[in-house]
Amino acid sequence: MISEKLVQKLKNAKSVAVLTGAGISAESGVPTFRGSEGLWKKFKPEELATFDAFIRNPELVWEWYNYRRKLIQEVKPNPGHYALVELENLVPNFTLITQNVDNLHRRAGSRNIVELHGNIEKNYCIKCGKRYDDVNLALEMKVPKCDCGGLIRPDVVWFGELLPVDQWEKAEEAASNCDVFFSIGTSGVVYPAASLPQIAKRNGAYTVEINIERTDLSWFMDEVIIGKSGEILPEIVKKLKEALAQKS
Ligand code: BV8
Ligand code: ZN
Repeated sequence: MISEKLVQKLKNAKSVAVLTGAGISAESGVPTFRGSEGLWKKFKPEELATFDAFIRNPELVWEWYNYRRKLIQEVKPNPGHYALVELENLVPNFTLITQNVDNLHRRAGSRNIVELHGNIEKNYCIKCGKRYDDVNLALEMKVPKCDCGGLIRPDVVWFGELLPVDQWEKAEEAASNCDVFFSIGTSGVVYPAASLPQIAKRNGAYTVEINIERTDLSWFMDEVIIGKSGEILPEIVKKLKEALAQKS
């Protein structure tokens, strides 16, 4: 299932970049956005993950984020998250770019993380900017109101909002300068994140997709591995360790 070519590319790679989406957290029990049991099934993105939706109905949007925060508190990283921590330790230069806001990569121990769409455990007041990063405080709040009377919002990137410039630049830089680029557990429909695999490809990286089904990005990837990231990633790490042991 894991090609010898990929193992050789990883063994000789100076720099590896990874883009993850909701699919890598699916085996932890976090619903994906667009899959069958997707989060968006019950709600539509335009209704909830936008600033206008929040201003129109702050309690509904806040309740949706608290539902997701509670869910994330009850789950834990899965073997896919941990395999990426090991991969980070096996290659000279590693950047983990995630679209996920669930903080599971950090909880698994990944170090060089780029959070393109923010972090659901962080919040701030839209009026005075005061931070409310204590997730338990957020969970207690029914109505997201700051001491100053302003609305408190989750520190995530909503549709129509710009990604944090520093995070985007780090992601673009990593994708442009890597030898191997993985796109893992993402449907590749949300931009500009979904343009990163093409940026990597254009800059000569060996591009690999890991997903349980083909996506909009599959057609240009060098390798598409169909399967669960929680099973495939540990397999890749195992084969790379064997190959590195031979080298020495
Ligand atoms: C911006 C945070 C610019 C909030 C999210 C028309 C064309 C092109 C673009 C646009 C357009 N109209 C609008 C846009 C721009 C828009 C966009 O891309 N829309 C899409 C829907 C068309 N993008 C934006 O608005 C971005 N900002 O462009 O600003 C700008 C310029 C000027 C001025 C102002 C602005 C902001 C986008 C960020 C939105 N925020 N989330 C929150 O989470 O609540 S997006 C949301 O989708 C999540 O972050 C999620 O990560 C992301 C992507 O979804 P995926 O991660 O891919 O998850 P999905 O469920 O889709 O797929 C899961 C995959 O896993 C599946 O393929 C499945 O098969 C696979 N899988 C399942 N199980 C497993 C598995 N794989 C492996 N193993 C398994 N076990
Ligand atoms: Zn305030």
